[in-house]
Amino acid sequence: MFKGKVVAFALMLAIATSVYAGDVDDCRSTAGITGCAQMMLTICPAGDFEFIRDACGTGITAYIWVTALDAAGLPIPGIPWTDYWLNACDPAKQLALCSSPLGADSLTGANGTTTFGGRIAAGGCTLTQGIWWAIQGKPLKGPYPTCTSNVCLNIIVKSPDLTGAGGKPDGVINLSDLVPFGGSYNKNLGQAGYNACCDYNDDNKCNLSDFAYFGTHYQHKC
Ligand SMILES: [Ca+2]
Ligand SMILES: [Ca+2]
Repeated sequence: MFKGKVVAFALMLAIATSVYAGDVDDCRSTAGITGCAQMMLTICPAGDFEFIRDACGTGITAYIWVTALDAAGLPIPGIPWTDYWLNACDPAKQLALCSSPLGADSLTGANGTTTFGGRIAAGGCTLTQGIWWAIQGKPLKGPYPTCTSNVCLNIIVKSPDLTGAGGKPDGVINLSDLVPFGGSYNKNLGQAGYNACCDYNDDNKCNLSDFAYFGTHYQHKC
């Protein structure tokens, strides 16, 4: 009986050790975007808006990449595709992230690298300062060795989830989100009242085509 428990415990330990990918060094690990200098990505809390791979415009294959390194500077392979997090670098524009906001395209490879081309399940809008990316809960910092601030990827994020309780996006698209959208409706870039957060297809106009997107994602939530 006792021996059986020891064997079972040893087996559990062996399994736990074998799936453990190693500790990410948030200072040595890096991230970047490929395909353009600045991505424009529209998201929905239901995770059914734009793919990251389309965020540099039509005909361009875009992705976000990360390279995970440990404290010795060695690559960390096998990091699970769910072990990532992100948010706005602008503290006033925090996104409303769902519990599993995104997945990597694969485990990190032998070089510690993986990519993200899928969709993000979250609400909110951040037009400046970019997005930080975290592995194992640690936002990546740079540049090594000073590591004073988060790496901010040059990505504009928009969503029909514009507001909610306390004036912040809340992970649901409902009637309250229609109020700021209405305030920007039929206005173009440069006009008073125009809000770029309401321009979901990035044509510098908030018009019927954006309203159609709003309608498609209405009542969507985490
Ligand atoms: Ca909302
Ligand atoms: Ca538009």
